[in-house]
Amino acid sequence: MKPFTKVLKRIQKYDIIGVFRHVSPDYDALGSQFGLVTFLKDNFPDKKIYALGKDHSSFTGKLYPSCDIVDDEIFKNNKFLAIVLDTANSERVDDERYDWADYIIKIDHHPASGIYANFQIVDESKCATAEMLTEMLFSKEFKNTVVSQTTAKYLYSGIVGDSGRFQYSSVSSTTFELAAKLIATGFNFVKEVYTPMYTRQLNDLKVTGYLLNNFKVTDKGVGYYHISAEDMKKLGITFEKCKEHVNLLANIEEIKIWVSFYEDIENRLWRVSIRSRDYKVNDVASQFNGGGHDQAAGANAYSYEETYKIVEALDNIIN
Ligand SMILES: [Mn+2]
Repeated sequence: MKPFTKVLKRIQKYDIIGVFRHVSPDYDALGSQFGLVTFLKDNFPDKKIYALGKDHSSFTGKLYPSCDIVDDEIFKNNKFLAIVLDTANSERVDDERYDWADYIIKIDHHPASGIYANFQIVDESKCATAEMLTEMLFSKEFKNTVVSQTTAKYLYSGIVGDSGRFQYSSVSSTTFELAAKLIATGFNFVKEVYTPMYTRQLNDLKVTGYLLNNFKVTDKGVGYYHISAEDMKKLGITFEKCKEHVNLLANIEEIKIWVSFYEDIENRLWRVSIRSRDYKVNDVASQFNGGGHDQAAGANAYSYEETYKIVEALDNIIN
């Protein structure tokens, strides 16, 4: 049986479907999740469809609806299907109750690390999970279903987010073909996607100013900055907001790899976002409790000192 047919058969089989994605969601995680949830609700109105996980402090409300609060009883007392999107490993699934499902499907474009699903479609060549879903929903296997403007809008936001507005090397001619199909549904991509995604507030300029005054660069070209919990308080930003500044040091000739460290006081660690133009950084990320794509990865450092070990390790991969 073809993979998309297999997914469709499972969707048809279950009355309750939970759609999951990774913790600290990005546009692809949320765009994929709400794209699929909206699609399922539109095409299978008799089923109960839930979006699981915590809301995002700034994307929720602006671009996406709130996630659902689902009672344990519902998942305990019923056989349900879990579809987990954009999440490489089980530890990163937001809401561990996905594991209570009768059947688990994973759809993802991260390098696979550990199998947690009964069935998975993993394609590292795709720029976004939303691209994979777009391909599936427009496939001949799904020909008797409809992709609404709302579904299309969410999926488009996921592709735009993970491709950096169609500029990364993960973008292919297929990406554009699929994006064109989404746009053809007729949603207003300027007003409904780009404006909510890229309009910044005055306070963001203050944060940018602070980071531009405080970043450092090693001789070999690793650019980095730290945002401590105290800095966040002073700057009036949330922990999630920090992530949005990750590409501040991108597109600077002398900076080959750029890294942001932001303190997660609740979990007593530093979150690390690593990006690069040419170097493969996910091996270093996996040495430090993380992983991800070749040129965009994340890690955790358990002390301020350890953040410098990461800078050193990244320095060592630059020739
Ligand atoms: Mn993704």
